[in-house]
Amino acid sequence: MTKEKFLWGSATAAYQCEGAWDINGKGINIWDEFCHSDKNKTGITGDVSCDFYHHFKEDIKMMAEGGQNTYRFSISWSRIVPKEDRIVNEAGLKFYDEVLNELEKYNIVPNVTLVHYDLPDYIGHKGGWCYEGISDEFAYYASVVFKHFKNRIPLYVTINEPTHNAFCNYMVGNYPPNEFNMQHLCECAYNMMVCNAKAIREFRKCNLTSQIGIVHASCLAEARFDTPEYKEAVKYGNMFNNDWVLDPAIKGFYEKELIEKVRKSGIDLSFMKQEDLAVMKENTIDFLGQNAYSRLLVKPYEKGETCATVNNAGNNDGTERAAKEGKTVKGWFESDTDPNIPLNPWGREIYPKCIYNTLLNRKEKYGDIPIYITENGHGAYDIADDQGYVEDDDRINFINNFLAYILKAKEEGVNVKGYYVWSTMDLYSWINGYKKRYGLVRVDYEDGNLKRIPKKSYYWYKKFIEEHKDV
Ligand code: BGP
Repeated sequence: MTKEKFLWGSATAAYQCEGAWDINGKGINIWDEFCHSDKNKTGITGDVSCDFYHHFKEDIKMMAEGGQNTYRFSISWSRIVPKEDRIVNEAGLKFYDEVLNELEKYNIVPNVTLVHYDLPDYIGHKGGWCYEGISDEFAYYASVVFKHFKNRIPLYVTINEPTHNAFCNYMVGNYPPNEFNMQHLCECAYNMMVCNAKAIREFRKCNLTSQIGIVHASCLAEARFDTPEYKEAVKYGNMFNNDWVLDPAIKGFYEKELIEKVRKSGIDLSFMKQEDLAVMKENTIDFLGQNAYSRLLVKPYEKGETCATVNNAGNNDGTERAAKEGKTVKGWFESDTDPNIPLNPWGREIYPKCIYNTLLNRKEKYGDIPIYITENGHGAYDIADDQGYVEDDDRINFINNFLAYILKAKEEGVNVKGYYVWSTMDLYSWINGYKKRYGLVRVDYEDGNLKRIPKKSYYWYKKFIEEHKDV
């Protein structure tokens, strides 16, 4: 039997890189709406970004020349089903057909996400992820995608990062609809998992050879001490950050303890319906996409109201640490800090071992489910020389250290099948705008042609792939 090829690539998302926000029949999505409203304090938008829509051939060629054999990207829902009337925009399908043609030319395996934060605005107006009808709308859109692209896309992902998305929407309030509302957080969280299951049900009807998964943001909750109180905080941290996605997605149900804890916290769970739970039970994922950024470090809950800040909520001018990244969940846990762990300029821990601990735990809890590391990357205020070249040694170290732990977990038996650097090239970093860069390739936003210049990390990654082709 020939050994399956490990997938080495990089990732982007539609709103963050495509630009072309209002052409060729695309509808408005919640990020277009938010970025053009007064809620957007910086005035920065993804209207153009690095204009992948017009530069995809160049970007894909660069992936191929960098030795990458897979590319994770997302489809913009509002390019495919722009309006409430559900009429399909053929020009939208055509754009992604062209992207797939280009990938096929270089034997690059597409790994495609159906929604990466950018809900159509007509869904946003009805309540976004809290809209009861969202799962039927999503299932419809998903079926259009499956029926059109079929096996040309071997890896489909339903939703990007339910946890991070829900927290930013309804707890931090920095993503649209910019609320703090724990009841809505729970409704959103539940609907996301119903969306996931209903899309998988459509997928199964198509009898494809492709596989379908979900991309999960959070690594494990961990604590600095091993006392019973800290262990309990870890348990609640994982219930809050991991279990509500992973249990229904992989096992097909929520554990009773989670539901009871949420109910006791004052959430009205009447939105949970038997028929949805039955769909979840029948429709679980084939693979897990696990993103790798940082762990949730917790301590026992002591005092204070529920609140959260994330890395883009604080001062991000690079001159001082941003707001503490973390959460307090009343009656559950509080975030902790470890003075021995370095932080990035946005206040996020740089702790590569978190991915090793997470992968081992996933295996222990969920068995041999195939896992792709669907994002791992380092945000930085890159400094370019006068040729536009960036010597991003910090990024190289960050990725190298995470990779060492990922490959160690793989050697120890975790079923890791692929790895994606976030991001392929510089792109829009949500509320952080364009100064926080992640790309392997620099984009010169000042240059009229949005010139692409590979960074030191691009060449380093190319060599790393060459040396690790047969892992
Ligand atoms: C993940 C998202 C990506 C990307 C990345 C970096 O949570 O899936 O879309 O943005 O994080 O985050 P940020 O750009 O906020 O620093």
